Amino acid sequence: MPALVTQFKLFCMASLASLALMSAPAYADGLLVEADLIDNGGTAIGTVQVEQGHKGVLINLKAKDLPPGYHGMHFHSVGDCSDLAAFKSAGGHVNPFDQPHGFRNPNGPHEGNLPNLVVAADGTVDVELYSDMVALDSGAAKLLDADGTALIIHTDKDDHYSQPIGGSGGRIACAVLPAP
Ligand SMILES: [Cu+2]
Ligand SMILES: [Zn+2]
Repeated sequence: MPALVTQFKLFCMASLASLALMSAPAYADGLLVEADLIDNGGTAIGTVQVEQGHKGVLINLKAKDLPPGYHGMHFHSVGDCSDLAAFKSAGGHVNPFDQPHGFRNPNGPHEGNLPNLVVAADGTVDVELYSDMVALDSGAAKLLDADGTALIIHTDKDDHYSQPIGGSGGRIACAVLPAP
């Protein structure tokens, strides 16, 4: 192969590589979605903000009128809270690689897992959480995907181990992170 052609090919490959690097920002920093949290009667009981950071999402949740104590909370795969009685319309947990549930599970967690929500004795909660297993607008566990994502709060405490949902029981609150 003539030297000139080889050089040109190398130049093209280098350009492509640097283009790929330059277009690499995986996350749109500062991207933020806010959603109402509703209960099984469809009443708004709080708000959820999810903000994209450099390596994960910051979640800010404020709510009232929840039962005190520990409640399993997860990202569920469909942004649909229309089935008010059971919120089954939100589907199962965000779990793009079909991994077991639970931070304590040696084969877990999956991407939709979150710490328990701990509600105060007066039924209020105001908490900031972080997850680096999901992102708003990129990756396998993209929250703002074609069918959106729901944040679900359950009746019982998540044991972070057992399948499929850590024994966290029914679904008592739901927020839609909408499809784009
Ligand atoms: Cu859940
Ligand atoms: Zn799970």
